[in-house]
Amino acid sequence: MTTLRVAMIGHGFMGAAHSQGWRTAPRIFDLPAEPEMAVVVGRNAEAVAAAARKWGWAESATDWREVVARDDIDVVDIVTPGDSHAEIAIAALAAGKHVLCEKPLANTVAEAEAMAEAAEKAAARGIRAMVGFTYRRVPAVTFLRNLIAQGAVGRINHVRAAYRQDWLVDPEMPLAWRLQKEHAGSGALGDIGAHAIDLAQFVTGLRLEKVSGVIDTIVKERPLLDSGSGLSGTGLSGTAGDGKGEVTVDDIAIFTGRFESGALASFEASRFATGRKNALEIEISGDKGALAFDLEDLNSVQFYDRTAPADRQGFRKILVTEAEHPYVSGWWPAGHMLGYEHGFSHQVKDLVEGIVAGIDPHPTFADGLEVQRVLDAVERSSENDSAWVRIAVPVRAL
Ligand code: SOE
Repeated sequence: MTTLRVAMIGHGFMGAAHSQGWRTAPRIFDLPAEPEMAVVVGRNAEAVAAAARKWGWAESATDWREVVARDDIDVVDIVTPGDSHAEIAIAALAAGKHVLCEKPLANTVAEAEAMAEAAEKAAARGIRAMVGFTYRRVPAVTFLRNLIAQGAVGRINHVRAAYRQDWLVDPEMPLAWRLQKEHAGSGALGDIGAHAIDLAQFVTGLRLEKVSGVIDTIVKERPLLDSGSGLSGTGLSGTAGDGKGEVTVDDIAIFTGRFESGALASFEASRFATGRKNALEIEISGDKGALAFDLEDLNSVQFYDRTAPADRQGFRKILVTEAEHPYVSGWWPAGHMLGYEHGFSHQVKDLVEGIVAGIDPHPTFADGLEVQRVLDAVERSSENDSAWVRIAVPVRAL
């Protein structure tokens, strides 16, 4: 059995979630190669050594450049804030390492273009690259895509996608890295709006050609983090230090989109949706029916079949826990639910299978660049009184 020795760069919230995936996937699925959790990298030697012990990484290190250059590393998993994605990914691909990079792909279109180009060149040398839009790998989401591809809703006219959280409603929440443009690139728009965009394009198979939107910052300055917090941690909390700093990213993004097919879509990304903790929802409406997914009920989809006899039409819940459903056969019998963390094991499964088969697992860096272009177009629209902004032709078809 081939071994794939993995180096993970970063150890915040996504570091914990990715570690769960690397640990669990080989114990649930029959993978064609064995991932080995070789080394985790972080800025603070003591903190990253603790993360290695807690999550099961063989080693810890503080210099990502040295680790990426090692001959005994095959895969680099990037879970750092967006401002280091491009530099690390391009160096890793050039060093012949397969790369998994958290979303959004980058903080700017230019960075994302450079990453997509580097991935294109690396693919010619058998090197794989993938973006971490893990919600694609919730069984119900892949099932939604399959139903739509089979024509279950017919011609799509209308899509509604929203990702709403409320962790910033408290104005005393300190200025974590996710609230600083130089680290995060954008706020709700790139952090959670990226998921809504990728989800809408993934399940429908459609591509957005233009958007019109508005983004806004509700709380313009916040208490600075105490000196000990730094860039580590989830970026979702922290201890307030002395003084205040400017919030340089959006808190809420609301936009409309038109797909190439002519279908219209509405999108919301908010960190001020009071009471909504991690509410990712999508509904696809077609001329033959409709499908809906809600992350808060992630083991099911809602299906409305307009072709059914009139007295039997209505949204019905399909429990996506049968062995026939995507990824489920690796886990438990029907009705025994999965959770948020399982998508990260599915991500490892698809990446390892792609590496061994020599096929770029989706979403590729080109798909990640697509999302980056939509994010950029929304920001430019908002700067231009919400005028429609076209999205450049993709590097390649989705
Ligand atoms: C914070 O908004 C966050 O952790 C996102 O960064 C993740 O991508 C999302 O899955 C959960 O919320």
